[in-house]
Order: sequence, then C-alpha cells, then structure tokens
Amino acid sequence: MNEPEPRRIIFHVDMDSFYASVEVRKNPSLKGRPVVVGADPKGGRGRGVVSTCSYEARSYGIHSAMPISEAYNRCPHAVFLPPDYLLYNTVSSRIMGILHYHSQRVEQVSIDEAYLDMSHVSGFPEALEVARHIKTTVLEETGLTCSIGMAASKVVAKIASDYEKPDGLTVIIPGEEESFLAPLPVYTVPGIGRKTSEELSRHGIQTIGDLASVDVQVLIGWFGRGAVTLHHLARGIDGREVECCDSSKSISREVTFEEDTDDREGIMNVLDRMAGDLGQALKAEGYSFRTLTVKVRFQGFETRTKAVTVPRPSRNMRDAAVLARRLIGQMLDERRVRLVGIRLSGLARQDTRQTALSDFTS
Ligand code: TTP
Ligand code: MG
Repeated sequence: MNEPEPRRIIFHVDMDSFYASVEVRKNPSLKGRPVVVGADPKGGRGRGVVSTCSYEARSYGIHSAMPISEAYNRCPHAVFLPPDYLLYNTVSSRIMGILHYHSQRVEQVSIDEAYLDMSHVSGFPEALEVARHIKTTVLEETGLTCSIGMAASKVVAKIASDYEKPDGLTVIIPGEEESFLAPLPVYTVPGIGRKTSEELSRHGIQTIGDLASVDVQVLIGWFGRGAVTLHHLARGIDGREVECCDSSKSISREVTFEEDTDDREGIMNVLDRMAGDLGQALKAEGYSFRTLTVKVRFQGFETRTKAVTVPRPSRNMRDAAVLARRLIGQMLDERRVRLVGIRLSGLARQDTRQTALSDFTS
C-alpha cells in the first residue's frame, strides 16, 4: 500500500488549438474554416511541418508535426498561415498573468499550457468554481477557449485536460483515478510515444487499465527500470510537485522531430519558437538568464551541447534566438537531427512577481 498523500488539487490548463485560435481571433472571417498554421505549403510541394491546426482542419486528419505537403493534399482548400510568434507570445503572457492571479504556484510547461497548484482552496467544489472562473476570464480577456483538467496529481490533471477538448473541464475526484484512466488508450499517458505504445500493443496491452494490471516485474523485463514510473502513472500515482521557477535555477525546452531531419530552416524555426517560449517563461517569473545552452541530438543518438554566457543578465529573447542559431550552426553537419533543445541557466530575479504580474494584466 502507498502512504496516503497530503490532499492536493492540481489544475492542468491547456489552450485549444492555440496558434490557430489566435489567428481566428485576429481574423474572425476564418471562424468555422479549416485553418492550418505552419510552413508554406507551396501548392503541395512545400517542406516543413504543421505547427497546429483548427479543429475543423483536424477532421481531415491534419495534426501538429505532419508534413505541410501532406496537410495540403488532405485539404487543399484550408487556410494556410505562417506563424506569428510575437502575437502568440503576447497572448500567452496575458493568459499566464490570469493563471498567476489564481495561484502562487504556476508551472508553465509550454507556450499554451501550465499546471497550477490549487491546494490552498477549501476543496474540490471551490476549485471547480475557480476553474470555471479561469475559463470565463481567459475567454473574456483573450477571446480564446481553454481546457482544464483537475485532479490530485499532475498526470491525471494533464490527461483530464485533454479528455473533453476543446473548451473542456474535467474533474477527477480522488479515488476515481483508476476508473477514469482504465478505458483510455495507453498513448494518452504523457511519455508513452508511438514506439512504446506499439511495443505494448505487441504484448496485447491497449488501454491504461491493461497496463495497470500487468505485473510491474514483467514490465521491467520489457522496458527496464523506467517501467516502474510508467506503472505508477498508469494507476494515476504521481508525486511530482508543481514546480515554480524558484525551485529550479534553469529552464529548458526541447523538441524531438517526428522524423530525423536535415531541414536547416525547419530546425532554426523550431529554435526560434523555443526561444520565444522560454522568453515568456522568464518574463512570467521575472527572471533573466546568464547562460544559454543549445543541445542537438543526431540520428544515432550522439548528443552535443554548446553554451555561451552573456556578460550581463539578459531577458532579451531575440538576441537569445540569434545566439541559439549561431551555436547550433557550429554543431550541425551532414547528419540528420533527431532533437534540439535550449536551456537557460544562471537565472536571477530582476523584478518582484508583483511587478511582473501587473505587466501582463494591465
Ligand atoms: P498543443 O497544446 O500541443 O496543441 P494546440 O494548442 O494547438 O491544440 P490542442 O487543442 O490539442 O491543445 O501545442 C500548443 C502550440 O504549440 C500549438 O498551437 C502550436 C505549437 N506546436 C508546434 O508548433 N509544433 C508542435 O508539434 C506542437 C505539438 C505544438
Ligand atoms: Mg493546446
């Protein structure tokens, strides 16, 4: 038996089709149409990938990271738009500002998603009221919908936020985790990618319930020690805390490409996006950075990193993006790339949280 954990209430908030929804808000005549944000499709011959697409475009089977040429072939009459990162980052800041108003402990994990520790409220009924309030405020202030999952652990909150997308609100009260998770496909567990789910499928495991009922020793035999965490997650057991920046003096983002790539422009675009995303994370917490590290993993898993330290603490992410491009340019060769990442470290606070917050909410 596991020790009963102290009662926790965690939200996972995730914007719906974020880039595409921002584009529709910018140009309301796009409402109801299939909208694809990403590389230029060039009449079906374009390189690069889909960043995201509206739910109307998803009904054609289009999704993030799909080659843009395939998206074009699936739906040539869709509206194809290049990403407007500056606008997405501005909108993201406003959203994160709203979230910070409701909790001291906010962990932003990407441009459009965050965990909130809501354990300070009186219980799940009050938390539900706050969740509804957050959804209304985000809609009123940005014109966008989000989905919220609410549970006693991060993993269940994250799976719950995805459960009724778009515009969802899913509450999993303590004790109901296993019955909620059991019928869902294994790949809904964060961390279970295509490869792992294919391997699980070969062993006859399709659902999270199937996974939870396998003996953990058997799982370890298949996947090694990491299977213990997997088995816990499948049962909704996840002791990870909501980490705000104070507890980690560095922040990072990384992206694994769906297919190993030698498309330099595509790689550079991903770096720019991550730099923008990290810039928002810094701003939300009032931090600046001293050191920027770029990581690249080549086909075959060789990983290299390169770092620069700037003379004075900086929060200028445009310069950071230029630095990141330069560093990766020094590391790339003829090999295809599997993953790229950026880490910012040497973080120091510039402003108080209060000042940073008022920046966003004004
Ligand atoms: P997601 O939250 O994964 O996707 P989404 O908000 O577009 O759709 P959903 O309703 O399913 O949450 O990612 C947030 C944004 O990050 C997304 O709008 C665009 C960007 N992004 C990429 O550029 N490339 C990617 O491969 C993914 C997954 C996201
Ligand atoms: Mg989203």
